[in-house]
Amino acid sequence: MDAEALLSSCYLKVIGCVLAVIVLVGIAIGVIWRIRKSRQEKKHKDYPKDTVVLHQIGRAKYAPSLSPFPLKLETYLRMAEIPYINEHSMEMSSKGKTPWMTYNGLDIADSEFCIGYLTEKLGTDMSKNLTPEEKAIAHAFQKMTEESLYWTMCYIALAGDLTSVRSIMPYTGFKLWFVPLALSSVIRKQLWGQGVGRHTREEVEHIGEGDVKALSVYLGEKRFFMGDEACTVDCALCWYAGSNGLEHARLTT
Ligand SMILES: N[C@@H](CCC(=O)N[C@@H](CS)C(=O)NCC(=O)O)C(=O)O
Repeated sequence: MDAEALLSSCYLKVIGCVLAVIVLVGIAIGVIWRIRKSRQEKKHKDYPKDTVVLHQIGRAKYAPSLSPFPLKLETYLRMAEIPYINEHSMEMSSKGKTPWMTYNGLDIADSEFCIGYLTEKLGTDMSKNLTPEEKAIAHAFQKMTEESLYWTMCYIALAGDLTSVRSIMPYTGFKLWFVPLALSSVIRKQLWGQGVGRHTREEVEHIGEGDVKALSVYLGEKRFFMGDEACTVDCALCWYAGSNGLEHARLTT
């Protein structure tokens, strides 16, 4: 066999191998996708009717959740007395976030859309007694907390030294070392995109303190955030005032 024929036979073998690998990877992805889909379908079939299945990550060491958004949704379900079960896993929603819920076979992503759906479907509006002006105030404070204070908390807990956050995670061994590290890498990218990650720690603390001060002044001596009765905004704020928020504050000041 001359050099040219040898080269072209090698070339054909390489192309053959590459094609075989592509086909095998395609088959593997297809099989994994089908298994996951059929598992999800099976799971959905097993869910009880008219019961919310709350998909969220596992419990924290000192609080129901390490994350504000699952706790917000779970608090709403409890306050509105909606039957629910927890499905603790790392499975994220179709939007790549936690929490999400399944209700009578329908998957809904995002705590706010879950609450909106249930409020409309079941008539469980926890804020129905507020005036339009009070609703606007509650809305503004909730957005400040979820879109500003939340990120300052992420920066302080997860963008630097991870010793503090490790001490409130319910893990041991390799998982306790790895999970905060992986989380930190995701959160750092998000913080940079959101903008808070571009500030110094002192500047971030200044922003966070401003938000906490505003919440504290408005709450004053009231029993709940908007008065004597608990409403939807309390579900969104309770994480920051609860044991986990305080634990973060204690550990980081
Ligand atoms: N707007 C969403 C926010 C949910 C959210 O940010 N969840 C965080 C946990 S606190 C998350 O899933 N982060 C994972 C990621 O972004 O990759 C909601 O209200 O549900």
